[in-house]
Amino acid sequence: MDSAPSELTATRTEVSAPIPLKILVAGGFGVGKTTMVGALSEIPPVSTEQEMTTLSEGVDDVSQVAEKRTTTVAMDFGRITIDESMILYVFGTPGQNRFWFMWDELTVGAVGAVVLIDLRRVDDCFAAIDFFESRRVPFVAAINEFDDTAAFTDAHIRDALVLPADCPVVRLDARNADSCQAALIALVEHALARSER
Ligand SMILES: Nc1nc2c(ncn2[C@@H]2O[C@H](COP(=O)(O)OP(=O)(O)O)[C@@H](O)[C@H]2O)c(=O)[nH]1
Ligand SMILES: [Mg+2]
Repeated sequence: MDSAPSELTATRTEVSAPIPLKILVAGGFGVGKTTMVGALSEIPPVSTEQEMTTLSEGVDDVSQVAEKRTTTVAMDFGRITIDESMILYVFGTPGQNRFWFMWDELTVGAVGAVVLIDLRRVDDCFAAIDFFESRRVPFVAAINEFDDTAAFTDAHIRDALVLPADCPVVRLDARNADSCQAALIALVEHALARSER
């Protein structure tokens, strides 16, 4: 006689925990890191923003970001559920040079980084690009399109930033969650493609 499936087997459903992925958002001062993490996060983003005081004069360059009243002292943190199989944890890297020591720690276990770029001030992104390139951390170059950003082709941007050939260039508005999420997905795909090679 065939043995009937046990009740346990019959009612068992596969419940697998979502995969947590860690992603970094990097870039120069005022490029939109805190804005991006805030736009993306489904939990109130954790941020260590502080009112800028005269103490940040000469430390943070506010000449191009006159509206800016706060600065991120350490970092931003947010969470995005993509679907039942994937949750992204997004860390905005601290901007100020005095927090460089945190970057190596932040990189541990990360899928990769979105390097935000303000084309009016490209020099500000080189430190982040050099950091991730030298440590072989996958990254995408994400142009945060401010209203008065001049139109450059992707080829121009690749040239100016001396990007690795396989590094994706994406464009986003840091205030817009959908465009930010597209950048995260481009990064995950890029990191996957690289790990398969
Ligand atoms: N027009 C425009 N303003 C932005 C955009 N992204 C950020 N901002 C503004 O730029 C300023 C600096 O952004 P913030 O996120 O604090 O920069 P962070 O220093 O990289 O964290 C803030 O006043 C933002 O509201 C954008 O895509 N377009
Ligand atoms: Mg910030």
